[in-house]
Amino acid sequence: MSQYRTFTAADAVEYAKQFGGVDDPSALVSAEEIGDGNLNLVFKIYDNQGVSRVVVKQALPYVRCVGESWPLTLDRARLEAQTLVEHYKHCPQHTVHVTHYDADLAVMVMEDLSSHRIWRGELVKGAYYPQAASQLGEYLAQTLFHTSDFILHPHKKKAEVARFINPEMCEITEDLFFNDPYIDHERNKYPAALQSLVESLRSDDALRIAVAGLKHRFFADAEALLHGDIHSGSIFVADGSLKAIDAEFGYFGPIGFDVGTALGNLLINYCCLPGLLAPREAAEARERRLSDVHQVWSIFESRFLELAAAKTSDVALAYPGYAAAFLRKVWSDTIGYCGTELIRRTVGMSHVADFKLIGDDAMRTECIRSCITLGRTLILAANHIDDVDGLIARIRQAG
Ligand code: SR1
Ligand code: MG
Repeated sequence: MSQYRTFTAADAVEYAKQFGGVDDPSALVSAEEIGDGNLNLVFKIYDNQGVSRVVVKQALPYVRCVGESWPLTLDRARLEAQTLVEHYKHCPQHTVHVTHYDADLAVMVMEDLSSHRIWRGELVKGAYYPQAASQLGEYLAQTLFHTSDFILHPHKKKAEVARFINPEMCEITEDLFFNDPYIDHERNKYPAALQSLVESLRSDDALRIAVAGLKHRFFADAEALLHGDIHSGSIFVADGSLKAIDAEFGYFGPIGFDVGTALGNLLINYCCLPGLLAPREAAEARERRLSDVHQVWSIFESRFLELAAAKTSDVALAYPGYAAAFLRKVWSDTIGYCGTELIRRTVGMSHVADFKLIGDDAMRTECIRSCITLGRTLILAANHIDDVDGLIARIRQAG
C-alpha cells in the first residue's frame, strides 16, 4: 500500500495514458473530477478533441462525504473492480466494463459512459426508460444466479466467498441499514415533524425483530456475489441500455438484498414524485414506477428459474421445484430489504435526490413520511405478501 497517493487530475491523465487501453494515448490531455458519490474520486479523461474517452476511479482512504474522521479501507477498490469484472463475465450488456485495476493505488480504469445518464437523475425528472426495469431484472438474475451454489462447484464457491470477504464495507451497511434508523444515533437526519413517527419505529417490537432477522441474514446467508449497493444512483441508463457501476460493497450475501435495494429505490421515487412533478405527471410517473417494480421482479424471477432449469449443476438443488422454493425465500427477503432501504435513506444519513430536490418543506416532509410508512409496512408484511401483484396492491393501499 506504500505506493498509494491521492490522484490529481494530471495524475489521472498520466495513468490513463499508460493503462487506459486507448489506441492513441498521447491524445489524452485533460481530466475532470466528476465524483458526486459518497466515497471516491472519479475522473473523466478527455482527448485533444474534448471527447471523454475513459474513466479513472480512485478510492480515497476515508469516506469522502464525511472526511478523514471516517477512515475506510482502500481494499474496496479491489473488491469493486473484481465484483464488476465477475458480473461483466455473466452480464456484459448491463455491467460497466472495467479494463484495468491496481490494488496498490486503489485505482481502476473503466469504459466511459458519457452517452448514459445516472438513472436517479432521470427518475426525479420524470424521464422514462421503458426497458430499464426489465434490463435491471436481467442483470440481477444473471449475476446472482451465476455466482450462486446453483452453478458454482462447492470448492469454487467457498474460494469465491473468501475472495470477496468485505468486512469494512459490510459494516457500513450493517450499521446504516439495520442499526442507526432504529436507535437514537447522531448520524440520523430527518425532519423534526417526523420525530414521533421515528420514535415509534424504535419501540415497535415486531419491526425490530424483523429488522434483526434481515440483519442476521445479511451477516450469514452467503447466497451469491451481490453488487451490494444497487440503487438508482449506481445505474447508468440510455435509450435501450442499462449499466451497473459502483460495486465496492460487493460480497457474498442474501440475493434478496440486491433485489430489495433496487426495488426500494424505485419506491423511494414513487413516494417522492408528488413533490417533484405536477399532479397529473406525478400520477402517471407513479404508475410507471409500479410497473417498473413489477417488471424488475418478474424478469428476475423468470430468468432465474430458466437458468436454474437449464444450468443447475448440484444434484440436490436441481430437483424439480427446489429453485422455485428457494425464490420464495428470496421474495420475502426482497420485500424486507426493500423496506429497510426506504427507511435508511430517509431516517439515516444517506439521503437521496428524490426528496432532497423537493423545494416545499411541508411536501418534502410528507414524501419522507410516505417512505418511512411504506418501509415499515413492507418489513412487517414481508412474509405475508404472496407475489408481485400482492406487493403492488399493498403499495397502493399504503397511499
Ligand atoms: C458512508 S457511505 C453511505 C452510503 O453511500 C453509499 O453509496 C452506500 O449506499 C452507503 O450506504
Ligand atoms: Mg456507490
